[in-house]
Amino acid sequence: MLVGGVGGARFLLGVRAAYPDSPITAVVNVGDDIWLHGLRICPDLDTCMYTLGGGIDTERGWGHAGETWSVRDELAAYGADPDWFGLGDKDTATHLVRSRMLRAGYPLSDVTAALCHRWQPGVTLLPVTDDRVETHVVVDDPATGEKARKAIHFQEWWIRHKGELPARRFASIGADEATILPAARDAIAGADVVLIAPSNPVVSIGSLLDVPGAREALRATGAKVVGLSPIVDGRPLRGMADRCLSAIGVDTTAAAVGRHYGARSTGGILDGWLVHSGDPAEIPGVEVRSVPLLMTDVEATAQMARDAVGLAGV
Ligand code: FO1
Repeated sequence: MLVGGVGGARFLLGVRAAYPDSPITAVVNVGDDIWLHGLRICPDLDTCMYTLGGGIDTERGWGHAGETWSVRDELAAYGADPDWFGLGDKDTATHLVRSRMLRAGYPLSDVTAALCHRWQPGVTLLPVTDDRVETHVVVDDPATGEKARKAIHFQEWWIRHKGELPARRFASIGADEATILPAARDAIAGADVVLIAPSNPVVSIGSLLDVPGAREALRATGAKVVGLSPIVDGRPLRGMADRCLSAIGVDTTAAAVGRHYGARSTGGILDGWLVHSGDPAEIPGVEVRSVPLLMTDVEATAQMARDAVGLAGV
């Protein structure tokens, strides 16, 4: 599977429940990753790890359950910027272990495996790349209002500005010097089926696909590639996919996102596309099926996974 953060992690829970005896590999977006306070923070990898490891705060969808915020508050007391990022005390231990391993020369994929040794997610979590690729957002300069004059990190746009600064463009900084993690490429090549999770199609799946080799791996695999729409009845289920989609000129509909991903037969990545019951979608070259896509609980999500695998004919 290709996954992003909160929505992707939730979907992963369902896939694991539907196929408890099958080896599952999640290729996870790293575009949200950021250096803050000297620590490397990997929101999508951590959200998947905590969610599958049973440590996630289910209300927020990110960070630890039972979290406390003393480190964050102490940093703010020192005026140590940025103060808009919710750095949890328990979460900080994850970032300390990761940052120490990265500084010792371990690649992100080894760091992730080490952290997962504790959390036992029950699936293999792989960063799409060991290289540093960060999603930055080109916005008008909030100070002068000059059009598309400033690039800020995705986390600043998402958290500090709540996605309310109109995004002119998204840029995957570092993508041109990056390459897909070989283990991720091999997982896609050797898969029985590849699922594109109902994650943000722009800053999660889109950023993931910006890593050289990712799109090529999807187009080359012998497995069917089936995506699940993150847009239901014209709205994103969580997050701000609508703001991201409008920034790249794609309508916030299941059909538009499916067309945006495109059919493998015409240069895109999809063989199949699951849309929510009632959402119409005609996508040339893509087999579309309409099923319930609300991840109300693990069983409902597991059924979505079965429907996606079913559409792949596996
Ligand atoms: N999201 C927020 O809206 N506010 C936060 O303060 C925040 C802190 C945070 C810390 C660690 C982490 O792994 C995720 C965190 N997120 C926060 C979520 C994160 O910004 C987004 O969920 C993902 O980056 C989007 O997929």
